[in-house]
Amino acid sequence: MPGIVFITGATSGFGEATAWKFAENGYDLILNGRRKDRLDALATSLESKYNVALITLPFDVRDEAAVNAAINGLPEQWKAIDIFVNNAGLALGRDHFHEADMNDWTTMIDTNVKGFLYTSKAVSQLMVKRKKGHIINMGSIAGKQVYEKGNVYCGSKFAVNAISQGMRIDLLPYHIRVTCINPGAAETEFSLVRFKGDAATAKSVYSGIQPLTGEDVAGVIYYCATLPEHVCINELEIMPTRQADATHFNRQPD
Ligand code: NDP
Ligand code: 8X3
Repeated sequence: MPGIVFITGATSGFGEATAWKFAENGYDLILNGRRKDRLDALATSLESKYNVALITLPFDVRDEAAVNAAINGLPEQWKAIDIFVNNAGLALGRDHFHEADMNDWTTMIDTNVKGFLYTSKAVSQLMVKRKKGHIINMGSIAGKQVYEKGNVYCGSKFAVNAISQGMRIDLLPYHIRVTCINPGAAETEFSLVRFKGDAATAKSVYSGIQPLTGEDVAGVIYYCATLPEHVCINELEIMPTRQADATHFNRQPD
């Protein structure tokens, strides 16, 4: 089973946990994220613990030319990507529509939609040539339901869900599986980024609940990726037990 897994946004959260999960199971890895120091440290830890082969690509997914140069410049044997975890993304701010910061919106759209497209288009072209591959897109419950002050982040994740459906149709002739994973609240660096370093507000998102962890989501990604080749999970929603949907949480003590 082992092959090559390419993960964007591997410097923290879901992406980092997914790198550990696949390394533990003998896969070779291509890892992306902007923070090169973190990527290098992760690479060193994974190589020493699991003896996997690994390449780091520290590009910004918003930079189309850098994305194409990095992916098309991979050594030939590394272009045989079996699994692509299209995970890099972020939320910025939680504001009512009329009060939100246009720069936050631009960054979210450039990262979650345009960056998501740049990377998956380049990888899909490699997969089409081989008539083989699995693209796992990171959606969100925010891409299934809109909540107050979620406006553009939700819109960007709705786009991920819709584009995943489109990918699945267009890549059908090439035996390429497309899975969209939609998690609920997971305690990673997501809220710290969203609230721009305000640790107390970030922590309050998870008050009274046991949130998902990066490892929980990585386990689900690994499960989807290792099903028999004729089986594809198209969409999967994963929540903390204390979360019912985008807005209903049970924060009551037992
Ligand atoms: P983290 O903030 O922990 O991780 C986000 C990752 O994305 C980091 O590795 C970051 O790396 C990378 N990233 C962000 N912007 C860019 C960029 N422009 N270019 C390259 N890499 C980038 O959050 P999560 O692990 O929680 O988030 C991962 C994905 O899961 C995101 O798409 C998020 O929207 C989604 N999600 C998160 C949920 C949650 O509750 N945590 C729930 C549902 C979905 P670096 O900064 O080094 O570039
Ligand atoms: C992250 C989950 O509900 O904070 O995508 O938007 S949520």
